[in-house]
Amino acid sequence: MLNYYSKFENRLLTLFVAVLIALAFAISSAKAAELTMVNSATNIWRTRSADSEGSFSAFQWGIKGDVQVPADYDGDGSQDLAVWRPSSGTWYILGSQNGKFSQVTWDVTRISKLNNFKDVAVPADYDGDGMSDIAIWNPANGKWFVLTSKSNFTASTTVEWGASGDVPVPADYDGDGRTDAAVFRPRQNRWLIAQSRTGDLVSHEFGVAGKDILVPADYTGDGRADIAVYRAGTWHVFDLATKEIEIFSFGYADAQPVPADYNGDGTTDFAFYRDGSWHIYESGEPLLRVIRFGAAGEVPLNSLCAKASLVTVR
Ligand SMILES: [Ca+2]
Ligand SMILES: [Ca+2]
Ligand SMILES: [Ca+2]
Ligand SMILES: [Ca+2]
Repeated sequence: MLNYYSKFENRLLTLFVAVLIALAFAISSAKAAELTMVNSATNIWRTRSADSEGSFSAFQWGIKGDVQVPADYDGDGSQDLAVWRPSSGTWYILGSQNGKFSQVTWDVTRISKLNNFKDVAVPADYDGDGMSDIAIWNPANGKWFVLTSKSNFTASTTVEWGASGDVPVPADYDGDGRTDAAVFRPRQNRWLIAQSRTGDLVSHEFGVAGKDILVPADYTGDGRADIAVYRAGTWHVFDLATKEIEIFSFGYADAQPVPADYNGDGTTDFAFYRDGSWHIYESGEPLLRVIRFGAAGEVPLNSLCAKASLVTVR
């Protein structure tokens, strides 16, 4: 009888351990961001992971005049090669999951063209299905046009948020899994966020237009994007939940900030690119990694820095 019970307990224990492992796997299933370099003259994209040594993949994607819009359109956790051709309003996406090619033409940019404004591509997951949506921000009237992935890019939504002169800074600031429409208003140094969870609006003055590069992302790992700027080698992060400001010196004035989650723990890592080297300050441990990857004529690209939000406001 005793023997029977210990066998039973063993089985229970095995089951318990299996569940724990599955749970740990599920929690750590956020995929690590990769390093991507793009040469806009040749349209060759080179990608490698942050951990493996040496090898990279290269792919030619897009033509002259295309805007690079990498994002995770197929929802496998990895960034897909994608370009947007403003002249025709066509998005060309190569899914990372199975190499599936998608071509979506959506010409909502005519209004802007008539007014001599340049639309801004703002792909992100606004409908919260885990896949990036195709999206455009119109700087003439502050309208966000979103072609949802949930509808397989057949249905669109429109939100009016922001005004001419603003810089779009979409991110999931309230942590509900949906990207919030948000803009930075240079003349007031103000972030204006339309939270998707409640519809509540957040207005917060942070950063200096003309000096800072806008780098909103979740550096604290609470699932909510923080308001953040990169100023000449120093990161200034405002946590919307705790209202705390973190200042972290990591970089140089002439470096390009490339924040992303390179170790896949769900928290954005501080990172910058300079002179052919990626410097990544990994969250968690923390651990500093320096990876040589990049050649003359190439620019670093990740899902954050591809967005027009990550530009110095002048
Ligand atoms: Ca993908
Ligand atoms: Ca989506
Ligand atoms: Ca949200
Ligand atoms: Ca991380």
